[in-house]
Amino acid sequence: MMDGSQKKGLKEQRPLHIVTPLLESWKLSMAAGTTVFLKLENVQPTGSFKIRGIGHLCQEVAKKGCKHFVCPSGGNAGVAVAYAARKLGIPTTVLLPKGANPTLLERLEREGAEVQIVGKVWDEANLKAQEMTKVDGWVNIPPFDNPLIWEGHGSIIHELKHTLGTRPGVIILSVGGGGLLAGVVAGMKQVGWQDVPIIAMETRGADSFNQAIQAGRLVTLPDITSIAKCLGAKTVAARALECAHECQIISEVVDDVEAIEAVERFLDDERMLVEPACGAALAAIYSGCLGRLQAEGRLSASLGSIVVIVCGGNNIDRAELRDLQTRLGRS
Ligand code: PLV
Repeated sequence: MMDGSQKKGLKEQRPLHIVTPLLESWKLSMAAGTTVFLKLENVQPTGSFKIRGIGHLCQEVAKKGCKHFVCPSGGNAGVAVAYAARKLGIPTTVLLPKGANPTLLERLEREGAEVQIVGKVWDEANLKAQEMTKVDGWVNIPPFDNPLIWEGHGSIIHELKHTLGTRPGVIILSVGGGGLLAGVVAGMKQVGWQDVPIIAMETRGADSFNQAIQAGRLVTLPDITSIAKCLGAKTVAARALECAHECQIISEVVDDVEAIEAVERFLDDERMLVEPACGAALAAIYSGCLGRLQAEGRLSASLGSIVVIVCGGNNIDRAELRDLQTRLGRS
């Protein structure tokens, strides 16, 4: 797909992400018993928050003369790289594990990226990316483990501070490899919000952060068994674990059914369809996890406002939702 910005090539140095809306949700506020704000990263031009950090990283490596991006991805980082690459005029290969959604594949191809399907889980695609980037000028754009990615994701918090004015009582987000978490923590430190607690949500079977927190060291899962494939990094970034020593991070795990229930309820409540990776974050409220943490005294009973980072995701449409519901015995 050609557009004017492609011709500008490397001169494109404005951020590639947009400032997203912060929506007060009546339905989620009812469910949580306090005001819930949704940071709508699903409306980014690439369908998820990933463009913030990945866009920033791609712009920086493009300045240094990168000739080809290679991105091992669960899907959404791949769309972000493909979009950034088109804007910057740099060829791209996206490596995806099996099972990617056809709409997502079409999007990648239309952005001009070459797509290769590698292995069953993201970690296998990651190994191949490391091989491919031994060529001079080919650069590996990882989906979550890079300081420039965290710097880019940190912009979410600057926007929140600007829009909300006051600090929220808690921030809820999903954790895959921990890039979003690391970016949010970086942003919170910059704006002086490091004492705001974070609820870090994962699904069972993709819970590499929770297991690392419990063990006090990085843990590599034997396999990814959750439907939330985009949370499926077998090992989180070391930085994600460090963050747990710097801020109050409450790590919680929901099962796939709770994540998909959250996707369904969110569709009814807000008329927006997100993938299970994002359902995990919404499930903190819908599944009663938040209320339990308050009852246990791990979170204040009077939180004021809550922010949920609606990370979004492209791996979903009506057919995919039906398929997931069938797999989970829900239809
Ligand atoms: N997805 C990565 C890693 O996948 C990817 O390649 O797209 N929510 C959504 C919609 C996501 O796509 C991801 C990551 C996350 C949450 C988790 O973000 P992270 O990895 O920065 O913790 C294997």
